[in-house]
Amino acid sequence: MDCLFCKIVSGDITARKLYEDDQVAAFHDIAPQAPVHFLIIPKKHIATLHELSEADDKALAGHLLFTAQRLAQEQGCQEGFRVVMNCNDLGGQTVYHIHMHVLGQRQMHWPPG
Ligand code: DGP
Repeated sequence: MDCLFCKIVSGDITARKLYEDDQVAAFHDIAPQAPVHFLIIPKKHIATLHELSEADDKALAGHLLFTAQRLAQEQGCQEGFRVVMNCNDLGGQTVYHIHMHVLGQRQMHWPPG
């Protein structure tokens, strides 16, 4: 499959990995938008949030979120951080393998662009 993030999971493309287990991987974003900016992905290929299955992926979705919580703390974001998931072109998604952005160590603003 021609998926950038599947290639990071397989090791065909290198990334600065923060964490991985049998279900998820976390690595620093190549174009950081904050002093802390990393991505957490499922190892299983799921193209967009529309394809995340309530029947099959509930535990995986929870694991992504709790991995974000733990890694944000490990990266020094105790005072606060932002989690973002973009869905499809209109939502600003550019890589079609779902990922959670975790951004921190600067003041965030609302609304996002
Ligand atoms: P999104 O726009 O939500 O689909 O975010 C995709 C993110 O992926 C974007 O912030 C940049 C990041 N990214 C794209 N290509 C690479 C890559 O080859 N390595 C890493 N580490 N991050 C990448």
